[in-house]
Amino acid sequence: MEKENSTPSLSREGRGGSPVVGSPLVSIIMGSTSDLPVMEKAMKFLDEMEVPFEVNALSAHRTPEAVEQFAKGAAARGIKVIIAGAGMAAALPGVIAASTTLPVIGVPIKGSVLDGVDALYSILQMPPGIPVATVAINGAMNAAILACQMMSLYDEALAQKMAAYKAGLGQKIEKANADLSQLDYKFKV
Ligand code: C2R
Repeated sequence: MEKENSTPSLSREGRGGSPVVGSPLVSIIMGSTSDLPVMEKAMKFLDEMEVPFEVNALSAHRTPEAVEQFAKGAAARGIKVIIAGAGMAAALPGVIAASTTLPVIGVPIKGSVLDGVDALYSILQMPPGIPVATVAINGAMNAAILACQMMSLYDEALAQKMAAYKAGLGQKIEKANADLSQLDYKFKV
């Protein structure tokens, strides 16, 4: 998982149009590869926004020392935001947050008999001093959007991409209203 220290950068076009991907800015961590189908939504969004990211599996329950080592070293490696997804008794995002000042976004994963509410409460109910920004159950895409919005504070190019993305969401509703206006009912005014 450890990579060389170097200046983080967003991906740019290299020779022949192939993307040159810089050091990771976002670190995606999941408690198990069984969380991958959900966490891939975050990867897809970061890819679309051309934000370099890394992805690893770590577990506060199964590999506690590795989690602490990762969290303590993440900022020095140039990581700006950590997205941590976990299901069941999801200690992982909180344990990471305990050992870093980087913002940690937690993704509760639905995968147990408690339908993800167990993970939601585990991630959400952090004690004062150790916040984890918690998205909806299986809300990995929103975690990536939030990470991009955080980085938009200092990255103007990314801010513009996010503004275009949000404008696109508005157009979707405009089209929905145009479609709804076509519905033909006797008493529809
Ligand atoms: P397995 O499928 O590997 O048995 O894992 C994982 O995120 C996964 O959703 C089942 C579930 O256990 C979760 N897990 C945690 C932690 N480590 C694994 N919540 C942790 O440290 O918080």
